Amino acid sequence: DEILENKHKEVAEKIRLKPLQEIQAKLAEVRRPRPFYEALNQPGISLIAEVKEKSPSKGTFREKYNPLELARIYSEHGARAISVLADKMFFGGGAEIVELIANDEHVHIPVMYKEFIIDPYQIYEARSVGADAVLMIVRAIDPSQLKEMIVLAHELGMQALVECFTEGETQRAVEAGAAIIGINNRDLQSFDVDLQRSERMRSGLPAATLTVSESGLSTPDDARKAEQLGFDAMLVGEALLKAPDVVSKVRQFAG
Ligand code: IGP
Repeated sequence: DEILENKHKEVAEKIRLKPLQEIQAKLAEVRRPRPFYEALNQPGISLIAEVKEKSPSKGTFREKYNPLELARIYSEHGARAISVLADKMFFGGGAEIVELIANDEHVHIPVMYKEFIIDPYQIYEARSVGADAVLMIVRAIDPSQLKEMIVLAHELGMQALVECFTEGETQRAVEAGAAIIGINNRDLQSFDVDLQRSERMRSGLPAATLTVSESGLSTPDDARKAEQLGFDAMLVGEALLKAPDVVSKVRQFAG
């Protein structure tokens, strides 16, 4: 896992430049968290719309890329939350972009800090820039730390979207206290997308958890299928980012 290896170095460097105490000092001044769980837990399938410049498998998504403009369109036209990439190297994101969007006066929905979280430092950072939720990829996190990472996010007033790729991982996520579980349809190693994955894994999840189908949903029909399978939400990036008319695409997905 090239990304994870790189992430360890990157976080160590971040901590050196800006120690945890400095991040924690910002927490008192940051805006209060918005309720991410409640935003997703509404009638119909909720759209979490993603902001990212590029991805390792797809390259750059748009000719003119303006993350704040996209976030405003998402917020105004029916998305129930926004996912903002914090990773710079692979996705062209950044904590400063999360901060810009989370504190913009035209963005009114919860904002998720999307990063390869491997260290509690990143969870503090997420809240310090105004995030309302964090992504946690089960495969990236040391099994002995998953529970404490979720507890930390909750203690800071955020929610965690806990991403799983196998049945063993959903089991671990549930045991660690995950309230929101995402099933990634894209294999992060081969980049293959298989929407059936959502279908197979959805049934094994406890009724009490909110469920999110992630990646590779490209048409409103895919959205309807995810809804029929019982998903509470879907995470959509590429289909929105590549649309010539983002406004109407968001409206289609938001239903
Ligand atoms: C969005 P897509 O295929 O609609 O652009 O996918 C999102 O699910 C995807 O970006 C994603 C992701 C991740 C990216 C899901 N989990 C983990 C990086 C890391």
